[in-house]
Amino acid sequence: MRRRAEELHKCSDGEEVEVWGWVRNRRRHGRLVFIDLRDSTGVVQVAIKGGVADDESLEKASSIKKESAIKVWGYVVHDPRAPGGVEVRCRRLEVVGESLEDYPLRKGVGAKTLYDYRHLYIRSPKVTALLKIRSNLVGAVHEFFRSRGFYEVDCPTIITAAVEGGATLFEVNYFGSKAYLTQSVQFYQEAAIYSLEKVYSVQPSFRAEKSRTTRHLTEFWHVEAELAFADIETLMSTIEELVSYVVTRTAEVSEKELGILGKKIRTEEVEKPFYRIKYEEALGILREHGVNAEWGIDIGADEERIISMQFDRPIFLTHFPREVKAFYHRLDPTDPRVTLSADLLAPRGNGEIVGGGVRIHDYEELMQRIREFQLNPEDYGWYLDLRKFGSVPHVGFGMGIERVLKWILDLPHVRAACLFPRTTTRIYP
Ligand code: NSS
Repeated sequence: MRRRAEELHKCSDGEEVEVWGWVRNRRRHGRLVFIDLRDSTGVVQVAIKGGVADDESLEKASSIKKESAIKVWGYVVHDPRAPGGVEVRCRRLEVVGESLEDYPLRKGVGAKTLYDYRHLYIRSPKVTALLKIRSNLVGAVHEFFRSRGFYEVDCPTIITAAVEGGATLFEVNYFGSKAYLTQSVQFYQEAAIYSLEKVYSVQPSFRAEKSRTTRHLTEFWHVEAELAFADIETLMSTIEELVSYVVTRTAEVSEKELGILGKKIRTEEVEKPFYRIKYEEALGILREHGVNAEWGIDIGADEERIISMQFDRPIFLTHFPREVKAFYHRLDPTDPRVTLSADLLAPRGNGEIVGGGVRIHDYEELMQRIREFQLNPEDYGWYLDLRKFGSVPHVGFGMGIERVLKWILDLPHVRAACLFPRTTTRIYP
């Protein structure tokens, strides 16, 4: 019977098993060969010994190259000397797919090589653990929304007008006319709330950002949600609950993987309530730290780092000046200099992980903001239409999956959280 690496410790001594996987390492001591066999669940040591294994199997094992795919038939022996405390003694070995060349990755190769060979590097136990944690995190996102009455919607990726400003749009030649890759599915979600009220999606977003920072990708995975009949308080409490749930749940179900990475998720960082500070107060913090922070400056990566260094839990930054936020943000009726927006910064200098806000639901107000930003109302025809037919106050937000992983796992760069990262300097493999 086929057994996975992680199940073998449950087998009794002498139990006949079959294990399938890839050769992570091979060590030879005369007529005894050890293979570390890797499958999706872990690594098990296989001992191929003359006399127990047939000669043909021993011969194959003696010369087999790293990362060849094999099947092994043998029996289980609990042995404290074996890594994981269990070993499979091979009777027969079959090569499923032999490695044709020496494996190009070995200890000590640089980061560039690891990313050039990302298609192979993802087989390493550490990247495997990271990919599993990512899968757990996305699973927790779905659990959160589905248990709270949100419907999942799948929105188009090819679009005709910018959500987050024209500067970061990737252009697509769409049968001879100009189209773009979406920066956010927000506008489609705003349409969907009029049928489903509470919606969410997990889709890629694209940003042609030249920024070569440790937190910018050109393609990232975006968790977005939109809620009808909601105000800024509901917006912030939803974000707070989502982040708190997702981080706690990921920590809970990723114990083994965190062990492999030698990391611990600080769940105390997501205890509620999160901090809430207004843009104006944030300027005060910046000035205390020697930044010449005038009203109207945007809070970029450097400023975010200074602010988020002062806190041990996430921080909502609210009430940004109208000039620095996208046109769709609703202005505060009690102070129209500012928007009813709320970004969430992760603590310890990590910076923005969520961007959200109250949307303009009034037709005239939206038209005016479109003009203020010198956008063409025709490009936003259907979006304006939503304000003509039963418009309601509504809110929404977007959270970058890679940014959250970078924060909770202390990754050096968001690219480490991707299967195949896309950055300004990388589109291969
Ligand atoms: O630009 S955002 O702040 N907001 C939006 O796109 C809204 N239209 C979302 C919405 O309300 N439905 O981006 C949201 C988040 C941001 O906080 C980051 O976590 C992530 O998306 N993000 C990125 N992650 C990685 N790389 C890049 N370039 C990036 N840009 C945004």
